[in-house]
Amino acid sequence: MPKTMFVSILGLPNVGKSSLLNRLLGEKIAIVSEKPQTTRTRIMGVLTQGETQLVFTDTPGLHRPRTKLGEHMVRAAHDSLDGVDACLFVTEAGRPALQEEETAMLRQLRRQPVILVLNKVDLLPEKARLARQIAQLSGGYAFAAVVPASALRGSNLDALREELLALADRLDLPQAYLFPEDTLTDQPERVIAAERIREQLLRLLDQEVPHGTAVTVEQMKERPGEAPLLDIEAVITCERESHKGILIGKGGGMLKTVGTRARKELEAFFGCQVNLKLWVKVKEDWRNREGLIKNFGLE
Ligand SMILES: Nc1nc2c(ncn2[C@@H]2O[C@H](COP(=O)(O)OP(=O)(O)OP(=O)(O)O)[C@@H](O)[C@H]2O)c(=O)[nH]1
Ligand SMILES: [Mg+2]
Repeated sequence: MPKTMFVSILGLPNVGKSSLLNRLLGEKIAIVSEKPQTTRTRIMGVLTQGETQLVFTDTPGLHRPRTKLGEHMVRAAHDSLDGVDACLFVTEAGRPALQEEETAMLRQLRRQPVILVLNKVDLLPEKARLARQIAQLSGGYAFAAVVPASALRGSNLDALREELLALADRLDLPQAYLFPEDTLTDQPERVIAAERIREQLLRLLDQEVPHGTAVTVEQMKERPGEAPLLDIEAVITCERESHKGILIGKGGGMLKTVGTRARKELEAFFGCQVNLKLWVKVKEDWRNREGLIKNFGLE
C-alpha cells in the first residue's frame, strides 16, 4: 500500500541540513553555504521510494534571533512540526555536548519519533569520539535511531533511508501518496533562481552584507529561437547604502562576479543558456520591517 510520511529536518545553523536534503533527493533544491543562517524559509522536498513517499521539510537553523527576520526563521523551524510524522535531528559528529537551542528543541519533540543524524563524520579523525557521543546523547533522549553520515560525501545515506523507511512501516500513516510521484519540491522556479543568486552572495561576501540581502526575480522569460534562452532579471536588495557599494564593487567588479557565477549555476539547473541581469537596491534595515519581510516571501 502506498503511504506518505512527513519528515522535518531540524538542527542548529550550518550543521548540514540543506546539504542532507539535497543528497537524499539527489537534486539540489536548497542552497548551501559555509555561513550560518543560509536557509530562511521552509523548503519541501519529496522522495518517492518503493511504496513510501517521504516529504521532507528543510528548515532554517535554530538560533537566537537578532532581527525580525531571524524571529520568522526560527518560528518557521518550530512551525514545521505541525502535523509532522517524524524528525531528522541533525547535529555535528564529535561535538562534545548539545547546545541550548538543541536541547530546547528536543524537549519539544515528544510526540514524533526522532532520528539523530551525526553529520560531517568525514571531519572526525577519531572514531572513538563518535561512540562516546552516541552513548552520551542516547542517554538523554530516546532516539528512534542514530545515524552517523556525511551529507557532503554522501556516505551512509543508504542507512539513513533504510531507517526512514523502517519508521514509515511502523507508523500509522495515510495510505496514499499525497503528491504526484514525480514531485520534487514546492519551490517555484523563480524562487530557486533567486536563491541561487543569493547563494553566490553568501559565498563571495563577508559578515553582515550577504545576510542583509534579499533577492527577487522580477522577470523570467524564455526567448523563442532554435536554442532556448532564458532572460532572468533580478533585484538584490540590501539594507544599507554602504552595503550597496560593497555589492557592486570597484568598477562593478563584485556584481559582475556574482552574475557570472550565478548564471553558470542557473544554466546548469535550467539546462539552457541564461541571460542574467542584476540590479542592487537599498531598503534601510529591511530585516526589521514586517511589510518588507512579507513582500520578500520570508514571513
Ligand atoms: N565536511 C563536511 N561538510 C559538510 C557536510 N555537510 C554539509 N557540510 C558543509 O557545511 C556547511 C553548511 O551546510 P548547509 O547544508 O548549508 O547547512 P544548514 O544546516 O542547512 O545551514 P543553515 O541553512 O544555515 O541552517 C557547508 O559549507 C557545507 O558544504 C559534511 O557531511 N561534511
Ligand atoms: Mg540550510
